[in-house]
Amino acid sequence: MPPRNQDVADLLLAIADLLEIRGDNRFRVGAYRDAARRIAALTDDLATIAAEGRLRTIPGIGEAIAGKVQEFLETGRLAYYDRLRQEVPETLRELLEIPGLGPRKVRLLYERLGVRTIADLRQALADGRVAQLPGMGEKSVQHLQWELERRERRGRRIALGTALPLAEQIAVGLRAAAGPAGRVEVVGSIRRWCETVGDLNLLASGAEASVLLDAFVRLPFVGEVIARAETSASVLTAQGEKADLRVVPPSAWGNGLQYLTGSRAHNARLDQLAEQKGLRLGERGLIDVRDGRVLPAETEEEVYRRLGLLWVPPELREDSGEIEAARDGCLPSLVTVADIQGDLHCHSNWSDGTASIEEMWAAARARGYAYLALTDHSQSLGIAHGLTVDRLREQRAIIEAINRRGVEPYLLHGVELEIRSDGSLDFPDDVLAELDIVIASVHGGFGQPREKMTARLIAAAHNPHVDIIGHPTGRLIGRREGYNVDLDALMEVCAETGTALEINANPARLDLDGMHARRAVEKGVLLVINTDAHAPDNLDLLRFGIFTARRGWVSARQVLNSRPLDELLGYLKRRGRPRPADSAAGEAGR
Ligand code: DGT
Ligand code: ZN
Repeated sequence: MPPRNQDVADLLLAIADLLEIRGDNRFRVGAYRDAARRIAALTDDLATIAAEGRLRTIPGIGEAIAGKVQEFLETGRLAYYDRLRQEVPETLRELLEIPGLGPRKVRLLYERLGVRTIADLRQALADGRVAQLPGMGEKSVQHLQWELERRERRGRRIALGTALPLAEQIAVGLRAAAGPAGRVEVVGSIRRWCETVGDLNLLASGAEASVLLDAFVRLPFVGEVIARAETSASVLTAQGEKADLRVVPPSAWGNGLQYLTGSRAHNARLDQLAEQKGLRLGERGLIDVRDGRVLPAETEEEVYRRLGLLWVPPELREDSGEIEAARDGCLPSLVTVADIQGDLHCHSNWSDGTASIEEMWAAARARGYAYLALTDHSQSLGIAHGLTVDRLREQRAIIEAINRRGVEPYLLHGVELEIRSDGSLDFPDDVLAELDIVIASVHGGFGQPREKMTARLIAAAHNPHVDIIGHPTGRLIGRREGYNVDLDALMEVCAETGTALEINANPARLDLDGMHARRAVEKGVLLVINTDAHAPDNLDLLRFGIFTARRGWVSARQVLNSRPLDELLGYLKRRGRPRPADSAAGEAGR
């Protein structure tokens, strides 16, 4: 099998890192990173593009890189890379991940002390050799030591579902200290709604920096203060999560927000735009390169405006086309929490939920929903007390009684139907035809080969009674990879049949993720954003799904549950019957 697009992108990134450590020209390094990013963002198969001799048509791919990509695609190897690795050990790349270690220092550590790995670095720090290097004072040694400790304490990133509530709590504490004139925002990767984050970044303004920082380091969640300077501080929680606070003057609030929200890739592009205007991007203002003058901006809008751009929603700031869109005035209008009319995936205590049907309905009512679909598990999922056909039919009376009240939300009777390991569905078609809505999901046989898993999901999508494919990749963030499935093939079928793909809002899943959601929409697939609530409070997880969708550039019209009840029912009713593929595709794209 030829290398996949991501393999090629990874290779180019590796080359960029090695060139950087070697001290190569930064434009060359940048060119490799740029090419990697563009290849990773391609929706078409790179091997096909190369076979058709069209590599050079990809923006950012010049002759030199195209040649290397071609070689790698054809032979699975790249001689240039192998030579580079002999010169610069590849293990040095992991040293670059340590904050405070730039390429120059990595090279110095390697050349002077023979440090090739993190373990080598730990040893060299412990026996005092690092401290003797030029430019490595006591402070940087200490810094490196605790960065290594932090790495050990938590090898992995923090899930957004943990980081966001914690950061919001910190922000509340800081706002109390900042007083009425103060401003506090969560920034960094949390503000961009990344599914996992390295640390918690906060920005504050409007009160004395010392007052804000004092309040910060005294907040109850703080386990240890690891750094404190005039306008910033870093702390660790008892669980080892790192939180940073930075204070900027009110006049530079917009710059602070913009700079510290990132991403680095987005900032690098903005910096290029600034450079063309003789400016540099900074956290306290745009800097005039000629005289060093700092030009602060109170709002983010102004920062973007000065660079010739419209304001970009934070969740788009990944350098994946948003800069061009902001320049050309064609940013997407993104789906919002307020667009959502109801939730189409929840469980009651009839299967593995904690609450009664009535309680789930009341929770949806409290959130002002127009509808809620009750979708308990089907019989094969014994571990979740899946319903037999008889039990499923018993639910009907309760649902009808609630709907007879004529009070919103309208309750749809559905099921989360097992796609069994052999590819068959858990209920026969005549039973499915009795229901208002059907979500088909995989909960077992995760390890199946790609062809088999893909065929299972595609068969489900083809069933005219199946309205939604639930959590389509099955990944659990930080715990389990998604199934090995050809998502593109599944998406193509869903676009044809009008089957919606779910963005499961549970922060342990976020499935589809933003990148896949974007691809689905490009292919004309209809999406649905569900919480998969197993308890009334879980309905509040919706925002995680909404912002995941926004990271995928999704608009309300591409989301099934942004439609009013009558439109939704009309859609589901038409779906209940097999139709010619073309009319279904038209429906999905609407
Ligand atoms: P994380 O913490 O790994 O989840 O990702 P971020 O994006 O929160 O990164 P972090 O915490 O290192 O820094 C917060 C933001 O500050 C980042 O998104 C962009 C900005 N920033 C940090 N270091 C640099 C830098 O060296 N250059 C530029 N242009 N921006 C930076
Ligand atoms: Zn961060």
